[in-house]
Amino acid sequence: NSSYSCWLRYKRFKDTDLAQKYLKWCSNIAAFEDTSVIQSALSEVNIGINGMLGVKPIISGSIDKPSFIFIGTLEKLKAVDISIDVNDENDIGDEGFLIKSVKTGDKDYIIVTGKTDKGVLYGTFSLLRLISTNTELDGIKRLENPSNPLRIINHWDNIDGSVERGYAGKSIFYANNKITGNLKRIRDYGRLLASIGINGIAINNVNVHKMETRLIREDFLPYVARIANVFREYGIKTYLSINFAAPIEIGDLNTADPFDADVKIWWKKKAEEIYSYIPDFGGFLVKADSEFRPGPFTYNRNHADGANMLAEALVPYGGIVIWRCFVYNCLQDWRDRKTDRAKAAYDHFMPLDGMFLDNVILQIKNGPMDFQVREPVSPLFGGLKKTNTILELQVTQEYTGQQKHLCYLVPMWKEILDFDTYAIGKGSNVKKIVNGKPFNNKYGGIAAVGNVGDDMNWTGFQLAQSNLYGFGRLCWNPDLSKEEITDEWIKLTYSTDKAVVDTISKMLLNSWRIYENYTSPLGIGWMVNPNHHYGPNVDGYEYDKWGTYHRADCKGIGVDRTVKNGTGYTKQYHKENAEMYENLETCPEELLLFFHHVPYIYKLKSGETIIQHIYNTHFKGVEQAINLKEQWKSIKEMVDFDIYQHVIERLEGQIEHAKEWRDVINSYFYRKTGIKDELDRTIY
Ligand code: BDP
Repeated sequence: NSSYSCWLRYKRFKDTDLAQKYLKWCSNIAAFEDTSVIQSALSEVNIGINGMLGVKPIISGSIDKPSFIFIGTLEKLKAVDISIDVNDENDIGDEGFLIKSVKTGDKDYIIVTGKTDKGVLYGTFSLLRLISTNTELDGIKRLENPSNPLRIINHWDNIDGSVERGYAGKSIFYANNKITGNLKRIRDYGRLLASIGINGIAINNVNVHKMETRLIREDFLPYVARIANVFREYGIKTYLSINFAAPIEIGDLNTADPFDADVKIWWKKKAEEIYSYIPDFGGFLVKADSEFRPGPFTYNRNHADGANMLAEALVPYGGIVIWRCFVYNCLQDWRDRKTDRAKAAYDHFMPLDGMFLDNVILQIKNGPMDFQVREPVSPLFGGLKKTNTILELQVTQEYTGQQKHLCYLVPMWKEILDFDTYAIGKGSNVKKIVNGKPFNNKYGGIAAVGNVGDDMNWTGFQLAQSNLYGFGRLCWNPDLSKEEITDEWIKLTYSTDKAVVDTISKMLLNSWRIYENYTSPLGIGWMVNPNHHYGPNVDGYEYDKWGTYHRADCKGIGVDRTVKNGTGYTKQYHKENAEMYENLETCPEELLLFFHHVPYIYKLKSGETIIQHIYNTHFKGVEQAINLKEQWKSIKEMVDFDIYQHVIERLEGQIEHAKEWRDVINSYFYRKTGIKDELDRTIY
């Protein structure tokens, strides 16, 4: 199945002249198979060159050939007496690499080097990507360092094999309350992740239930270690989500109070035990006091108390605690118009800024609510200044079509990363804040809830592979443009044919807006079926306690979050943004209903009223979904038939479902308001 290899397809070159050009260097690899990470790099070179050029490269420690590719650390480079510019040498960071073409006398070779074996691995994947996308190597020089130190995937996998919010089959890690023995699949996953620069993976759900709590028990740890061993070969550290109440649930304590001496000892011993199995264990990911998970609140302790206690246990081993800020009261009173779930994370964590140990990292969802199709950026970014933070995104499409709809999220993530928080003046974009540098934080980075399961194509919908790819590339370099990332993915996955690249790129880049058009309008969010979150249900969440409202009545819609008349959420932002959102005139229209309650006849800048905008976008969204299929059909002859057919089926499903969305939303608002569509289209 051609979908299985994702963007590592290494298809045979049709253009023999081009192949010949690359072959000059690729036939001979100068390398030393010293560490397992380097071995992974060499094995990849073998697969890649074999696939693309049909030649098995000769790998040897020799640089005697007139042309070759050197693959190895700076240290090994020196050992064979190749020197590089000292400035370059100094510029290469711990995970960075240099790819450089060198011509001297009778030699013409390419260097792929890094300070560490991980850097070499990333450089190797990068070189293979350059070849796959037909990039000129003559005279090439690429020196890259990742922008973010932590680049992590969170798996919401349960040990029974189910995946919370997973839309691609079952877990690749677990089945029937056991850890899988299928390490081949894990290895293939490691390759995919390393190729896009991911260096950490949390392998179990943040909702750690009874069975998953046992993953840190001695009967499970050897099996966790087997997974960690595979990922290690790809430079990926393994993390586990833990249950804050583990000392009670799997220990013999009757408290999990972070101030209790026995609890502290329990975690210290636990850490020692874990590290005896996995010496480079990444650390703990923790969801505490949220959605019925246990946490320090039970003992009247705050989240710094809880996180620091765990962090202390990990200090001797260099481990970290990634503590999630997704904390809110999920039983809040909907009649009280001052309580606002959007305010919760900031209210909980801002007062604790500066109180966390330096191996604690707060993981903050991109928006204040929960991965809606459109949300403002969480005010904790740029709010917190004395605490390590990382951004949490959701690659799995929980609220964005569940991998049945095409919804390419890179454009959304780019907007988030480029958002200016004004934390330290203009230009304090999220992408700068999260890498930790502006505040001299020890750690920084980006994490995301993954979208992979045991389906043959990994992501259920083959086109959803692009979201995983794009996520990794943005973690590595958030300055890459969405077009660059998209083109790369298409070339690596399908072909370098211009028609294919242009068509699929257009489909992907428009898909988020298309999805937004036929779902919930102007930043209001939700309007989905409760629990599984698929499909339209305007009032599904309106009259229960999860804090997710649209406040629509017959006159108007939207949640007033202004300081003046509403919940006061806007004041959590720095002045520039607070004022922008507070004021109806300057609030970005795509977020209008997130921040303001307005009458349906309120006029948008386009001259459309809110109600007409709702009708128009919903009719348009369906037309656009239909058009996606037409675009895909236009490249039928240029993509593999099985993939072609699979995508057609998904797009047809999307069209039908988009119609359902359109009709449910439009008829709801028509009945609520009695205002007719100006164009007199049929509304059921
Ligand atoms: C929501 C999901 C839920 C997760 C929760 C979380 O619906 O399954 O447990 O977020 O992030 O998006 O903890």
